[in-house]
Amino acid sequence: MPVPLSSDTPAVSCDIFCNVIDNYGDIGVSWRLARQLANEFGLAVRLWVDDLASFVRLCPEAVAALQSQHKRGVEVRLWGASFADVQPAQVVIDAFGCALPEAYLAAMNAESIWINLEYLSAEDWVEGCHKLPSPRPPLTRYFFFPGFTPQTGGLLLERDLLARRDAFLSDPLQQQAFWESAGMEMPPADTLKISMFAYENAALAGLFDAWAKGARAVLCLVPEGRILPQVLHYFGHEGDDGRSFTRGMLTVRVLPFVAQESYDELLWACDVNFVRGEDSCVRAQWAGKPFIWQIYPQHDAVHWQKLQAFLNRYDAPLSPAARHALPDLWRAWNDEGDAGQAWNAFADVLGELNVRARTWACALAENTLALNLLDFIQEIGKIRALKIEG
Ligand code: TRH
Repeated sequence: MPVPLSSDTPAVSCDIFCNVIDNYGDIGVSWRLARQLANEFGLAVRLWVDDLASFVRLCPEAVAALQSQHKRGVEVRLWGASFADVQPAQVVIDAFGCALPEAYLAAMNAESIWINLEYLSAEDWVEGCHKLPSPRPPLTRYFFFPGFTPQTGGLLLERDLLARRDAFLSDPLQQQAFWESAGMEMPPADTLKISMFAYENAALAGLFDAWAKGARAVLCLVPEGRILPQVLHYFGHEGDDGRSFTRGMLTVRVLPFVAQESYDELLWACDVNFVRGEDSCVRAQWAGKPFIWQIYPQHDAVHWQKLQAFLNRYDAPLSPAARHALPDLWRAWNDEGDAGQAWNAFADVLGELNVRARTWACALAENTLALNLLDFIQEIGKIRALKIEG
């Protein structure tokens, strides 16, 4: 636990650098970490982003044309202009190994605490690489790996998230407010509610067919994004701006892409969540509901090893039926195979998967990334007086 030092010591300054490669995962993780370090631990955080248009999708009150703005306790800066006059912060975090600007790097010194926040993986090798130093005289850069075991950096989890989730789940008024804000009535209790945040996927039509022909009503909520053209194609509505479609037992509603804080409510309100990439996958785990992960595909196909490594951890305590059904659907979804066929076996074990999702979230909550990161910062910077509230 980070220790607050003397009250007259100034707040620790922290620069987070985010190079948006594609989609929203890089900025999603960086923005979440920046907010938490600033608001829960009192660090003075600057977030440097090279693509403010992507940032604005997650934080709609921000303005893409502004070089500098303060949002939710964080100073958000466009990473693009010259760094000649920028004084480096005490703690420097490059998200996902992005290369720091040369002028900024030159201004850092041996006292700078430099951390490379890595991508999330459940693979075993992560434990051996977590916290490893990489000397770059006179600087040292440290690898910090998120992960699923106590020997890793853990996962990003806001202090009050699980309490807010439980309050939402036990309060029909909050749930009703969610459905109203999405422009819908609260669905009947026996309707299966599914959120669908996904990349393009040829398996979609087979899955929709299974839901349409199934015995149970399905309401599928699709945030606007990469899978939307296929949804419209399935219902024969290409080029349409329709928001609601029905076939058989399946109703699909298209939802706007919401601010990052609001996305959690969608996951909590649904019974099953389809997620992708990194950050939404972690949020689905905190939701404590069964989920299907569409992993970010890599050219060399190493994502299959990552997917399997996660399944090995998640599946271990399941019954033989569930240990068969869950990976089958995940593989079919990621391989663009027959997800419709795999769905039925998955649906049969939903009760067991619900229990597993809750216990998994409880166990993971013991190991949170921001706390681990601040402990590590104090460890490597202990000769200096760091004041970290919390
Ligand atoms: O967008 P992603 O696919 O992100 C990525 C990137 O491709 C990245 O380059 C890659 O390295 C990484 O995956 C593994 O999926 P992800 O990580 O889930 O990020 C989506 C973010 O969008 C997440 O923070 C949640 C947020 N979000 C909203 O804020 N509002 C919404 O309505 C939805 C659906 C998501």
